[in-house]
Amino acid sequence: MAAKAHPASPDDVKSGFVALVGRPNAGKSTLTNAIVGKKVSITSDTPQTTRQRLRAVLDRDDAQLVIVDTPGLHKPQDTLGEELNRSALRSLEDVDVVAMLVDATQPFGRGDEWVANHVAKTRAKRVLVITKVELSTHVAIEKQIEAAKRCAEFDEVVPLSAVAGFNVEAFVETVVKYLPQGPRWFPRDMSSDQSVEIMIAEFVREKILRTTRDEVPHAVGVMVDDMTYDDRKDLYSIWVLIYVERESQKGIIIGKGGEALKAVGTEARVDLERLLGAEVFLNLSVKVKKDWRRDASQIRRFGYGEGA
Ligand SMILES: Nc1nc2c(ncn2[C@@H]2O[C@H](COP(=O)(O)OP(=O)(O)OP(=O)(O)O)[C@@H](O)[C@H]2O)c(=O)[nH]1
Ligand SMILES: [Mg+2]
Repeated sequence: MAAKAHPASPDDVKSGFVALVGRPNAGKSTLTNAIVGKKVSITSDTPQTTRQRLRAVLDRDDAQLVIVDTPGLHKPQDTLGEELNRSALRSLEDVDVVAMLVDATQPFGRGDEWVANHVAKTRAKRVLVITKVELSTHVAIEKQIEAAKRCAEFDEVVPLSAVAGFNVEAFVETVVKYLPQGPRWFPRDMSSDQSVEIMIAEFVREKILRTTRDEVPHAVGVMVDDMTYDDRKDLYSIWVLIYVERESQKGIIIGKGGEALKAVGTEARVDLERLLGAEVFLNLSVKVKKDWRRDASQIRRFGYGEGA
């Protein structure tokens, strides 16, 4: 990781990085949020929700753990998919611990095998994490563990549920045990390395992911166009651009009489007001950019994959 030790925090504590990798939907971002105790990464049951590597920080008196949430590893269909995979695989290179997440509720398949083969090549400590265990059985969980162990050796195994809060703490302790002594890498009050503009765009995208289906959620790219703050009113005005690939998708996002877009705005505003600690005026507009997912420069403009 290119981060430099933060000079204002010279304490010698346990500190380092853990990368969460796995197939789309395995529960990486949900676990990231559960560890840091607030929403820093968006989640949804649409595969490939996460589009950029994100670092979240758990700061304790005795340790600072940096969690690297990554895009789900999958068989890419387009340039965006290739960028997402590249970004996730790069995060395996320079971390202290790699955690491979396997969904307890899905059959262990070729996709998991492929992820495990990459994990097997890292020099980092390896933790196998079985997720969503509150929805599964002991027998099924054991089967997942055996299947994963056939593909790679692991130093630890932690079955957990980020939603039920089961074993999240145990996972943190397991990882912290393997961190070296060192300086804190981030300021103590920093919970993620995402810019506020990226977080705003992501929170809006999350609401769209949660309300659309099929190809539409995948075709959506979001960016902040402009943002101003009025300190007399303690009000942020934010203009957000939502891009899709086809006119028909634009119609779906806007909905009859603008209802669908209005609902997205209302839901996003709640998250944004919590994020910014002020009132928010949110203006959403929808544009068509044909086949943007095949255009590397447009993907970079959104900040997806390795980013700008
Ligand atoms: N019941 C249950 N659902 C979970 C749990 N963890 C995650 N989920 C759900 O699984 C879905 C996917 O979760 P995400 O955290 O977005 O998965 P991800 O691995 O980050 O997915 P990508 O970003 O697409 O790679 C969401 O609907 C979550 O609510 C869990 O412990 N229990
Ligand atoms: Mg994710």
